[in-house]
Amino acid sequence: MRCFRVAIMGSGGVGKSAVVLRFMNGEFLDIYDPTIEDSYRRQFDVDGQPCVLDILDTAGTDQYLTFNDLFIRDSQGFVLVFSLTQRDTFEDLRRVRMDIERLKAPGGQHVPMVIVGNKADLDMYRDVMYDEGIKLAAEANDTTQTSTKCSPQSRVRSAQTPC
Ligand SMILES: Nc1nc2c(ncn2[C@@H]2O[C@H](COP(=O)(O)OP(=O)(O)OP(=O)(O)O)[C@@H](O)[C@H]2O)c(=O)[nH]1
Ligand SMILES: [Mg+2]
Repeated sequence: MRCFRVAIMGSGGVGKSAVVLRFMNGEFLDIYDPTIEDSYRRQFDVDGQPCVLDILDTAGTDQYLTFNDLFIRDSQGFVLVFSLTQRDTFEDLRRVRMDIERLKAPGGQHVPMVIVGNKADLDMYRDVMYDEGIKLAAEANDTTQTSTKCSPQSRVRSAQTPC
């Protein structure tokens, strides 16, 4: 069976684990418990063929970043999450994307990536405009951008499509 490993990356507290939990279990936890490393596995049908998706929920906080290069090497696709309410988390994605390109695509190979602007329910505190996400995505080939909210009603499933 085909197996595809996706790493969820981005700064601490942007909602990476919330996006994964919403996608996997339909749950939302409003407590913040910084991740060290978590992984999930689920089978999907893609174009009528069974396919196993391994999801690696990575650490965003500085003290747990040690293994991120290893996770990048081990993954084939990437979901880059920022918080729409925190511009610095959007800027941080440029560095994450450069790390991915350095390790996975030194010769400019295709690497599937999706940029996700999370916390779309907090639109009144929005600090990053939708078009800026589109522009960042356009800077890298084959990267698309979407927005999600994990609370209270989710659009997380839409983030799976472009990957
Ligand atoms: N309002 C709102 N809060 C959210 C959303 N997604 C996550 N949160 C909250 O943001 C906080 C951080 O979420 P996490 O999913 O733990 O963040 P993370 O990116 O996994 O953080 P690290 O594991 O430290 O890298 C938690 O209190 C979540 O409840 C969202 O879409 N809307
Ligand atoms: Mg987390």
